[in-house]
This record gives sequence, C-alpha cells and structure tokens, in this order.
Amino acid sequence: MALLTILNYPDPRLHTVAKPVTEFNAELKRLVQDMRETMYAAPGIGLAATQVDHHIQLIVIDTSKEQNDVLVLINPKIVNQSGVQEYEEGCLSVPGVYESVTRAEHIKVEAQDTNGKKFTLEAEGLLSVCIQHEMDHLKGKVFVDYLSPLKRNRIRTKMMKHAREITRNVY
Ligand code: K1U
Ligand code: ZN
Repeated sequence: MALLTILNYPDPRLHTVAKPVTEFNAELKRLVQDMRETMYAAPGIGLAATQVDHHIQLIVIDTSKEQNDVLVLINPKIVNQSGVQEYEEGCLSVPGVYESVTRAEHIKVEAQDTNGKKFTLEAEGLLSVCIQHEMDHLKGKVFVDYLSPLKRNRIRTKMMKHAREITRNVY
C-alpha cells in the first residue's frame, strides 16, 4: 500500500469534475486501499479521489471513533434530502482552516461498492456533512467556495504563502 500526495488549495486540479467509474477492477481496489491509508495517516475522516489527483467518482469515509469502519462510495448520487444543519468543516486540502458551512441534515444516497454492487444509504449529522463535503470534491468544489470572496481570498493568500515557505525550506 502507498500513501498518496494530497493536493493543496488553490491547486487548480481540485476544480476538476470527476468521471463516473466504469471498471471495477484490481486497479480500482488498490486505489481504494491507498486512499484509505492516506485518509487514516493524514488523519482525516474522509477523502475524495480528486484530492489525490484521480478524477473518478470515488470517496472513502470513516467517521467512527475507532477509525476502523471505512465506507467506500463509488458513483454516489443524493436521491433525497431534507432539513438544514450548520457544521464547522475542515479539509485535508486546506490544512488549518475550519469554517461553518450549511448543508442538508438528512440525505439518502445511492452508490456502488468496489464490486459495482448498488446500495442505498441514509445519513444524518457528521456522516451526512462528510458525504456532502466529499461529493462536492468530485464536482470540483472545495468547501471554501461557500465562503465570501473576501474570506476565500484571505485563505488563498495564506495557503500560497505557506506553500512558498515550505518550498524555500526544501531548497
Ligand atoms: O475531504 C477532506 O478533506 C476530509 C475532511 C472531511 C470533513 C471533515 C469535517 C467536516 C466535513 C468534512 C477531514 O477529514 S478534515 C480533518 C478532520 O475533520 C478530522 C481529523 C482527525 C480527526 C477528526 C477529524
Ligand atoms: Zn475536503
């Protein structure tokens, strides 16, 4: 298994729209395992393929306390939603930034597993927030896109400054 590099905002590749998965083969299963390891190592509670520069509709999530209950969603679609909730979100592609985002409270999702088998899932609370956040990544949307242009530009400047500092320390 391998740890994958997570793209950092404002990398333009984070705005790529992911394509549906059509082949449920060994290569896909390896990517799922690598994403799972990368999410646990970060550490995070979710990871979208977009964030590791693979532009296919694949996400891994684990909101369990023990971090031993991974949920894999391939080609996910929200088929029903209700209510609203506000949650202070983080993102592995925007390290150190936490901001409140308003999303649906309850969602019903249709997805496929690594063998291509279809299933339905109902979620609320943190799991619902996390699924919506990861599905946004697949659409090329980062959670800071919900913030005001002023806040977003401040975050962009901070992230670019941080990236420059890292580069300067490496060379
Ligand atoms: O998509 C991502 O970048 C992962 C992100 C998922 C997420 C968190 C909170 C609200 C919505 C979506 C993260 O995992 S950020 C890190 C984080 O929240 C966390 C890390 C360690 C332990 C517990 C939480
Ligand atoms: Zn994220």
